[in-house]
Amino acid sequence: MSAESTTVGIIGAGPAGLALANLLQRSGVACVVLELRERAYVEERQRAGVIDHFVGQIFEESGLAEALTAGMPVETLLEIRNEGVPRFLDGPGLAGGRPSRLVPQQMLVRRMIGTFQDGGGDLRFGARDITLHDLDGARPRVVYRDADGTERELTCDYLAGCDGYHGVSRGSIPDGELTTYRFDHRLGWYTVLADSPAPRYPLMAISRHGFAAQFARGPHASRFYLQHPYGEDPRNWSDEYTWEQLRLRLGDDALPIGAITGREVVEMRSFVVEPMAYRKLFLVGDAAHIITPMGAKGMNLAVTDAYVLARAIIAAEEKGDGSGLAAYSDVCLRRTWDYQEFSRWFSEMVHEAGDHSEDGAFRRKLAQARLERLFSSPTAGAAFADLMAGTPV
Ligand code: RFL
Repeated sequence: MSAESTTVGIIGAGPAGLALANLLQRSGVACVVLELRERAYVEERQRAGVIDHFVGQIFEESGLAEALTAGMPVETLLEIRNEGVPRFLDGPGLAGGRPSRLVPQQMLVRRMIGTFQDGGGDLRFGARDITLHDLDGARPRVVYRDADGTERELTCDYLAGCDGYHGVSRGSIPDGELTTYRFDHRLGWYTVLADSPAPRYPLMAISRHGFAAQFARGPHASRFYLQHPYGEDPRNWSDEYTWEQLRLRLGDDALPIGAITGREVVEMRSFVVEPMAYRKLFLVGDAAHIITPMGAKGMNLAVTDAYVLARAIIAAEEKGDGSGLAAYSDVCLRRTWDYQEFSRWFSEMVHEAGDHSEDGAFRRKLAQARLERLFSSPTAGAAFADLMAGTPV
């Protein structure tokens, strides 16, 4: 078996692992990234699409902004259509001039891989059968099989579990050390990619027929989201029915129809483990928490965790100051729960307007009141915009 060692072993090359790798590299801390999949697969994986203002600041502060987000459009207005009546929310303005950026996740991942490798970074794709060892010792080890099938061992000072919800890191922590919180929002989205002109602004529509949204995917394509009755499989919906529902919910009889090129179902679930660390293994991003897409915080939480961990490791390595590492889990969990609450709050506002349960009529009124408050109270609007822009850690 081939044996090597490094300062930080990073498992997973998603937004969390790649952000951590780039931040460490900037400070001269050695790391190796081990990724299960092939490069092409990782670079094509489409998911999130927004980098909030705070994450933008992280990239600015660390000198990565030019390489990672240059040329990507900034957020302007958000259109919220209520029973077909349009309202426009100036999020960046309400947040005191803090715009987010529209950055497709696959684009950010591609740029982070390029930047890390251009700087001489060690990123190994196709690393299979990863197992973690000696987590209770001073120097934990990672054993894996490389792309050629050779078994390798990497000894590290710190391990970062950035391998997402389905990764191996979390499961390597001994039984009884973690407390798991799960929540099923009992909400589902049917997401449809179509050759339909992009909307002028990102658009969310709340209506008694259910929630719908439309976001640009380039100038000539849109991704649509439709709330579907919980427990029902919307993949059986005909194209005709899908467009009819979109027209009803968006309140737009003239919505241009285009070829549907992709269909997916997203069930809304939340998940958090506490603490986010065990000895020298630190869980980062989706490995520790999953959040609903409402508010677009999944990728942002992942990068922010990576930033908190990078700062802590750099302080420990450069100054022998371990306080950041000791506080890592508490700092990230406080922020995670803040955003879990925000995401749930946002979700109730846009979905319950289409709630047809027994107490749905009452919930619909509450959802309408919550929405109205964003436009009638500058304080409420600013609180919403502050969370959208991303609160500092
Ligand atoms: P990722 O992106 O899942 O990356 C984990 C990486 O680890 C690798 N891996 C392993 N590597 C080595 N060994 C193993 N055993 C491994 N197991 C896994 C994986 O191949 C992968 O490369 O987690 P990370 O880095 O924490 O980043 C989190 C974000 O990806 C996630 O929070 C967001 O994509 C969530 N999310 C959204 N977030 C937003 O902010 N806005 C959105 O609109 C949004 N839409 C979405 C989403 C997530 C979706 N998923 C998960 C299906 C839409 C979807 C459909």
